[in-house]
Amino acid sequence: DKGLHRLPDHPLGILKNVIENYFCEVDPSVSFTVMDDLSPIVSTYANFDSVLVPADHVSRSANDTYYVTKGSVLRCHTSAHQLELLKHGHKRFLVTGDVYRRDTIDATHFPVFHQVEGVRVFEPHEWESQNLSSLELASTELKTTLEGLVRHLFGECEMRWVDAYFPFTEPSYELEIFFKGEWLEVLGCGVMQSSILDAAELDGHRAWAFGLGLERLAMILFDIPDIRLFWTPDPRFSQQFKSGMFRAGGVGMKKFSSYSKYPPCYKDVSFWLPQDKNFTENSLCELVRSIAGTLVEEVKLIDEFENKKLKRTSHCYRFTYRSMERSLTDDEVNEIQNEVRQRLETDLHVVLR
Ligand code: FA5
Ligand code: MG
Repeated sequence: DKGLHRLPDHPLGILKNVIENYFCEVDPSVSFTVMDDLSPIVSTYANFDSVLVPADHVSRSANDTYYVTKGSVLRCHTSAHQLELLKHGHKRFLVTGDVYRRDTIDATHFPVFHQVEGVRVFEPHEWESQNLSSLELASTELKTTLEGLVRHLFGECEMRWVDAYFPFTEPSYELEIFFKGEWLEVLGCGVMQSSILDAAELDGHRAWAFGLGLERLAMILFDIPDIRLFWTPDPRFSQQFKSGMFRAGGVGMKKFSSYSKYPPCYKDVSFWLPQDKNFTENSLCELVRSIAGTLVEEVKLIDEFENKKLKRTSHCYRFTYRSMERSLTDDEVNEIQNEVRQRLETDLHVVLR
């Protein structure tokens, strides 16, 4: 309900506006329709089938996606809107929205984040007049457009294209940016599968599409160290962002200056996996998140072994607890950890060691 991407002075809102302006300025004669308030509750058809996700694909499981009812989910990507918007006659559009996934817990993953989806349909005369195949035109324009966006945002920076797989595009790519000593994936994209265009009665056309993670780009652009900060009510965060603060290429732009980090608190837990039930890291993360909220910073598997004689596997996880706003007391961390331990046994059926 927070609609962070619609707040003009929030880093996500600032970045979204910059991206929208970029797409409307590349070629002002062909403007993109911009949408940012489509409902996040979509049918399983829209979320999966309409973008050709196979019936047995893992992303359909309740371990990865939040189901609202049997036939509806909290969208796990903004691609859920592609087909419907194409059917409505949109040929260049951007859709920004909150998306939801059960996922791992660390500084760059959060169960709700924001994506910008971009789609651009080509008419046959566009590639014919350039003596290119439709595929060449679409994939070349896709890459130059997105590289242009990244340079507009960051100036010169280290980026690389990685071959990827999405059921709805072919070829598919991911773009990674070098950030704090690591390659961080910031978007997925590709040339849209023809069958999606066919379903929208756009046979004979070509299109490219991309989906980017707003938080990941905002973390790089503003130097925000932890994805949970986007949700903090702390004015020491919000007061540092103002619409209009963006400078192309990041030149002379004020970065986020971290107020003092509060100390982390580490808790380890070791357990035997259930023998007759399935255990997943996503369900562990979901459980910890449901008890600790944003106080959990990371959940990490630090040891794993198998007792061959007993035919049992043991996992040891380390939880990092830290508040973005204040120092945590021993008592409150212990209380959280005790509840986590209990629920591990009752809900996930592990045996604590
Ligand atoms: C997709 O969601 C595809 N729908 C993107 C796409 C659209 C491909 C159109 C082709 C055509 P992926 O799951 O890789 O792809 O997510 C896209 C981006 O969302 C990632 O590159 C990353 O920036 C961001 N992202 C993914 N998971 C998380 C998370 N848990 N927290 C924050 N950001 C995330
Ligand atoms: Mg990806």
